[in-house]
Amino acid sequence: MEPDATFILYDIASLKPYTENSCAPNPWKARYALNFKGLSYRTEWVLMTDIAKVRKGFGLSACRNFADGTAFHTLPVLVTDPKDPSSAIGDSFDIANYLQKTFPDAGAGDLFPEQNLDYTLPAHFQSLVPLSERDDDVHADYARFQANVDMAFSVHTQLAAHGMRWDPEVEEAVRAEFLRRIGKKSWDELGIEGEAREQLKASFEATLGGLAALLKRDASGPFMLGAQPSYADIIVGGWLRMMSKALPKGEWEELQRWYDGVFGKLHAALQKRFGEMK
Ligand SMILES: N[C@@H](CCC(=O)N[C@@H](CS)C(=O)NCC(=O)O)C(=O)O
Repeated sequence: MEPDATFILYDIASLKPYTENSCAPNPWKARYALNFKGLSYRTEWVLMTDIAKVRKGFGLSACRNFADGTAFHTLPVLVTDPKDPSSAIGDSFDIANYLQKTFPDAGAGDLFPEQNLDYTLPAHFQSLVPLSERDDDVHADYARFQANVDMAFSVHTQLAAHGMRWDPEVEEAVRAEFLRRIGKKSWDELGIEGEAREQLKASFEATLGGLAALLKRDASGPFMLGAQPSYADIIVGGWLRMMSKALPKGEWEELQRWYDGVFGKLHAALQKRFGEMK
């Protein structure tokens, strides 16, 4: 924690110690981006049950909706001026855009270097509605890439559903809310086991093939542009952090070995260079 921090990052409280267990992908994208730029900030941990209250306190509307059209309040939020609540930014991609615009040359440099980000989802996933809609075109290629990556991981998160761990204070409420969202009654139904699990894992591996190809473009790795990290690596890295914490240990080890280890190498490199928790 930085006592004179300039910024405040609001992240989701999992199970204590939060620095060890936190694994929400979008807050992690913001943390990686702040560390990429070498900026001073501190983290405020928000219980799942308090997210809506925190966002509303900053006057931020929801940037996602549930399937029934109601507001889905999310983190991260980044407050850029602790004296001014209206300085809050409530979306990870907007945070990255803000950091690049305000600190173009800081830290590791350009978050959005030009590169080919063609990554197409397998055809049977392409018709799904994007999780978050964006109507601006700042770094539109990165925004499109993010929409596809978010979908690629989201459709396989059932593999990680039973591995997410919550503060006992809110665990029951979080479980009930997750069940409400998918219209199921029992916690067992949220997970997936046996042959169905093997099939979902195979689908996950196949879906990540296009991302592995981008990571293999420059054989020196570990990033898509070889030694140069970018926000594209961070977009994937936020999800890898979640998988590293929420998949059963043996499966996370498998994932790290897929495609000659490109995802394991990317995760390790991001954690080492930009994974510090402030
Ligand atoms: N478009 C938003 C999406 C943020 C988002 O989906 N956040 C998730 C965590 S990764 C969340 O806050 N979920 C709260 C919940 O499931 O109740 C962004 O990129 O910041």
